[in-house]
Amino acid sequence: MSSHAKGNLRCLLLLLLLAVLGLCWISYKSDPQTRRTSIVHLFEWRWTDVALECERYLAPNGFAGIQISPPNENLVITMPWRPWWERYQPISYKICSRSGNENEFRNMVTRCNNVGVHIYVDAVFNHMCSSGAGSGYRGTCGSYFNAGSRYFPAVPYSNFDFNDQICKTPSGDIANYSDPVQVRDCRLLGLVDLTQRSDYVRSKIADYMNHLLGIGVAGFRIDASKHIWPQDINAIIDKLNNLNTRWFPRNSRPFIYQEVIDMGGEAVRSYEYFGNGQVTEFQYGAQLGTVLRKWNGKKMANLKNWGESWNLMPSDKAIVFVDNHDNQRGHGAGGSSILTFRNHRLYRMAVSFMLAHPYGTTRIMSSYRWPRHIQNGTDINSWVGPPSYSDGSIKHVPINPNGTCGNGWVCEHRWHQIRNMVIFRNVVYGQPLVQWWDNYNNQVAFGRDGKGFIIFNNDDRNLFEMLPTGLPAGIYCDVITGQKEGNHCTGIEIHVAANGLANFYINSQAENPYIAIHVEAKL
Ligand code: AAO
Repeated sequence: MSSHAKGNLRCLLLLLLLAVLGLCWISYKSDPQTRRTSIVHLFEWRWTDVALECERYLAPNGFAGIQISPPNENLVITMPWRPWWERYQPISYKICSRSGNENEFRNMVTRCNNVGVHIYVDAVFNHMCSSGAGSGYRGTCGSYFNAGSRYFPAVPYSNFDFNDQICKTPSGDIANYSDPVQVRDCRLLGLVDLTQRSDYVRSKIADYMNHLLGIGVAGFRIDASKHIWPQDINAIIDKLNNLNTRWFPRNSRPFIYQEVIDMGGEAVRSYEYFGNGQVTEFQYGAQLGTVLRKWNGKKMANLKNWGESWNLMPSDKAIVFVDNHDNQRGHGAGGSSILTFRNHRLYRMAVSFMLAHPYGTTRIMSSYRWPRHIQNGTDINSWVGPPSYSDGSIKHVPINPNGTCGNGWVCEHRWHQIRNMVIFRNVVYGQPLVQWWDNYNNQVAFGRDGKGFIIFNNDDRNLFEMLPTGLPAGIYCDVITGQKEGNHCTGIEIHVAANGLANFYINSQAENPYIAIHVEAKL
């Protein structure tokens, strides 16, 4: 080869290298999922449906993980149909429930991990089933138990492993939430209360969790943490293995979040649990609901200092959510201000505010419909379980041609406003809140330092404002009324000028009275 030809070849190789690097750069730059930030609770879904959802929807839309319903064996309850809450009455730690068997569970964890969506297990180990459940082979895997004699041979647990001798209330149940000792040592709702101060009980719980970690789960929601001493949770966590290195870096620890309801005014406080991991912030949804409903004189302008200044826990400890599987149906805590899918207009605004705001780790609720029936202020149908057939098996989640779910599944996480705000949160990750604006009432706006901007109109009058967005000049596609598809926008277009200013108009009667734009939705 002549030196001229060699020179040409080198030149060609260099160009090729540059082209490859360029392609990498472009695909990195246009990947809206550089950091995944939100968990979705696929309440009562079957494992086979969860696996499909990871591949077809959650991974491509940048969801970080899924909270699944408890996977272990529980008491089968028929009243005559099966309530959702039977899954909070464990019989053993075998993996079989109405969501599926262990093979289906393994297949789900593998497929979700393979596309980068991680599984967080709802771990129920404060208690076993109701003390009044009798005895028999009525577990979801057919295991025998005798609740009266505290005998659960499939673990095995016997009467030594329960708090009956330690609890001091006459009934054996929690009678007074101002007494931190009975909250931990007595029965919650009559459920037989395990004694986690015993090393044997700690080991049985850790064995169960380690079994799940071996399969590849990434962490746990610890149910009823308020009713377990924080140091006992700590001792159990100490026994946990690292995450499976097939999917996670060496020495990665499980992600732990503890369900502690602390609305203030009770003996047990959420900060007692910070040493173990994150904690559910129940004030978040209750307060945000109050603001969006404009109750007690509250308005969105008050959200200017939303976060710790509202007496919420430190942001890096908080798991935040607008509603959860309990308080969307009047169980647990939060009260009537809680917004749910039934209040869809305000709900979308609340979830979008949560996803746009930097505070906390965000969890999205994904529900099923049930025939709500309020009598004397309570929903007498709040027990109704997931869509199921007459034999009790849970219905699959079919996806309609327009992307919504059939068979009674609500799939809030598929509402395009919520899905697009999950992406928004990923795009603006790490950027501080800037450019707060409000009209002293219910019109507010804020930016995420050069990456995104959102503006709400929850007033009864139209909004027409020119505001600094902090965004680079250009035409942006509103991800609430539509989204960027190819290089065109299916919703409102917002023109940001060279000085960052943009005009916004929001009709107070609009179905979606808010606008959100971010740098990945720039045309
Ligand atoms: C079912 C039946 C019961 C029966 C039991 C045993 O419904 O009638 O006694 O079986 O046969 C779920 C269901 C329960 C179900 C249970 C077992 O929600 O209805 O019981 O499965 O199948 C407390 C706990 C919290 C718990 C919550 C429900 O602290 O941990 O109750 N949540 C988790 C799960 C939940 C599950 C369990 C635990 C059990 O998320 O799905 O139960 O595994 C106060 C306290 C809270 C307390 C609430 C409710 O809240 O602070 O700690 O939650 O009361 O008892 C204001 C206050 C607020 C107060 C609230 C209500 O908002 O500010 O602090 O009022 O008074």
